[in-house]
Amino acid sequence: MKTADLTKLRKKMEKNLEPNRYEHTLSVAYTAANLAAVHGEDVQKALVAGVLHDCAKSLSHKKQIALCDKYHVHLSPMEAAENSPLLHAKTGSILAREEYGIEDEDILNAISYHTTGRPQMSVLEKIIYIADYIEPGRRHMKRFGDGAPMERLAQIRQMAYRDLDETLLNILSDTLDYLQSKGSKIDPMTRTTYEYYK
Ligand code: DGI
Ligand code: FE
Ligand code: FE
Repeated sequence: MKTADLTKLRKKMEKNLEPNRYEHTLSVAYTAANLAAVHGEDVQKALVAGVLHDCAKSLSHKKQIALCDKYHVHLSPMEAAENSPLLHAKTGSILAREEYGIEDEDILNAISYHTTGRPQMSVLEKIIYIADYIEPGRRHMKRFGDGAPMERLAQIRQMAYRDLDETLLNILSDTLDYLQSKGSKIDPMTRTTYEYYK
């Protein structure tokens, strides 16, 4: 992937996303690039995966379901539900392949699993999952709830540059606590990922 290609991807994302979501996208990309540098992963791949990870976020539910039908992507009932926070990860990966021309399976998987994680994640998958959580714009942590201590986020940010697996486990554990406290439905994959890394 050349620099010019990345510029093209960025421009396309800027056109397709809300301004705030685009900001988030860039923050995830640069955070992921730094994590890649520290942990010996390909920086360019991290940038591309970061820029694209939420590329399906602005699509309507109907369009996302149609995309999955068209490309024969299987969805669990929870993924397919309206307002599912998980659907855009699956459809993002389809769009990245079909519309943004990404062929690298590791990048596509990093997009697919950026919300729930999965067992045996690649280094790139972990980096995108973590960068999405710690990017500098995450101040009002959706996942932390109101009593959200910013010190906790600071702690997780430091951890991310030392140990990816430990960071992953901490984020998964906080996310499960948060979802449970809100009474949200937990996707089996979120729990499976947690059990695996525990
Ligand atoms: O797309 P983003 O907002 O940048 O971040 P994301 O794709 O990681 O989505 C984050 C949301 O997904 C966050 O509010 C937590 C939620 N989430 C993650 N796993 C589960 C989940 N929500 C439910 N209901 N169940 C899950 O298992
Ligand atoms: Fe997302
Ligand atoms: Fe995101």
